[in-house]
Formats: sequence, structure tokens, C-alpha cells
Amino acid sequence: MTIKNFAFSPAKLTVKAGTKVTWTNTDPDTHTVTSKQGSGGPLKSKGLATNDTYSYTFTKPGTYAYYCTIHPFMTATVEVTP
Ligand SMILES: [Cu+2]
Repeated sequence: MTIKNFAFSPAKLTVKAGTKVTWTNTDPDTHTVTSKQGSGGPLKSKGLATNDTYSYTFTKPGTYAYYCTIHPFMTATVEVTP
């Protein structure tokens, strides 16, 4: 996953359960990868500076919506299939 030009790319990613997904921020601005479901969501990166990465292994099937807490218009989803 790439974070570029204030967007997550791809905006929708489909992976199988057990897949480790890594986000890399290539923007000069700081971004986060944060679950939308509230504090119970699994994605909670700290602020990612340029070239910082954040990884998470999705073990449970489902649809995981997330955003950047600094720029809430940045949204994307990961679909995890069994
Ligand atoms: Cu951001």
C-alpha cells in the first residue's frame, strides 16, 4: 500500500486472511493509518513521516475501513476474505 498525494493507493485492497499489509508514506506530509470503527479497530499507526511504514496482519475476514486522522478526507478499505 502506498500513501501518495493525500490518498491511499489502492483505495480498496482485497487480501486473504493471514496477509500482512504494509503501508508506506511517500508524501512529504505526515499521515496515519487508523481504523474508522473507533478505538476497537485494529489499525492504529502513529504519525508516519516520509518513507515511514506501518504493517498489520489481517487474521479475521471482514471489511476494514480506515482513514488518516490528520486528513479525514483520506479514506480507504481493506477487504479480507477467508
Ligand atoms: Cu494524512
